[in-house]
Amino acid sequence: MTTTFDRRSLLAATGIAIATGATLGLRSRRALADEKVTVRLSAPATPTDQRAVALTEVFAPAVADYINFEPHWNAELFKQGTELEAIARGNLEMSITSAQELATLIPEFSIFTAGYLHRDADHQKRVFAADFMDPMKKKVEDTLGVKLLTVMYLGRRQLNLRTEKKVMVPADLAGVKLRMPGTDAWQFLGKALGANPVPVAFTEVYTALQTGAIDGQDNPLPTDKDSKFYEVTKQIVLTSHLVDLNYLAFSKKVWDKLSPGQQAAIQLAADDCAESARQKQLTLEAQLEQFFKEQGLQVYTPDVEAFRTQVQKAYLASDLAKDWPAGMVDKINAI
Ligand code: KDO
Repeated sequence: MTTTFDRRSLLAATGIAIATGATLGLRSRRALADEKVTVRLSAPATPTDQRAVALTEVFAPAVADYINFEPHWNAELFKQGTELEAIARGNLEMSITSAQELATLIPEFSIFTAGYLHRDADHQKRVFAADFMDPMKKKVEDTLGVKLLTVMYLGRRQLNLRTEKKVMVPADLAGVKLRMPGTDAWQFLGKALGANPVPVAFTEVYTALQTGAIDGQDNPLPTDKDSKFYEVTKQIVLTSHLVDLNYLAFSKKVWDKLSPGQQAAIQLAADDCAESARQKQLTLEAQLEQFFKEQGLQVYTPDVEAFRTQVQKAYLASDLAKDWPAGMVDKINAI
């Protein structure tokens, strides 16, 4: 668990930020709407990750009249997992955040960290747009001062191991030190898969694999290629245990200073950017199996039903599930 702040102090800080925003007079609001606002984004993603490419090539030019977009990749500005706190405190304007990070502050978001919940990229997109998401989005705005602009598709997470032993069922992961990102919800997923989860920041995964500090990691195929994890691993097990998402998180304080026209343009640019990245990730996912085989890795499909059964059972019996809004799993499944 790497949360560096407690919920109460964060809520107090956000309250002050929101109150300050509310006292802005009409005149200063207009002045700010006419000025270009600098929006700094911090994320652990590399600049060649498709989400980063789309933000730079689709989002930034579309909003260039109102926003100086300053992306900081490779967690250069803020450590992975601290970005939401930074936005809430007014120290950052934008990030690509995960449901796992949101769940540390708003526990009901752990529903979207559950393995084998979303079926595919389209399901993920339709769930985000569903009416039942409105109260959850509102809670993020009210408690953190963060607007979730859109959902970005990261891809289907697969096991990527430096060990050679074949993994067909969860029991084959017993004792495997599997790197997961550093929040409770991620660690829970590692355990539910049958492994020994180890928290490591994304920017340190390559070295941890290279030195043998960990036995493996999980990420979608495009990330494994982009971050060159194939250079230091021997196999990819196609468990598809999480259809992973990120939310494009935007400072509500900055949003509220923009005119309705600017807000509409930014919303459109965010949706176009997410769609562009989604299509590129899907294309890469379809192509990359062959690439990894050519690099000498074993790539195979295990007994996915055995993983699905174990993981779903673990989530439904977990403390995490106690925070999920009543009936929401059924609503998600019905979409
Ligand atoms: C990772 O740390 O494994 C992860 O894939 C988690 C995602 O939520 C996302 O933050 C991603 O890293 C980074 O953007 C790096 O691609």
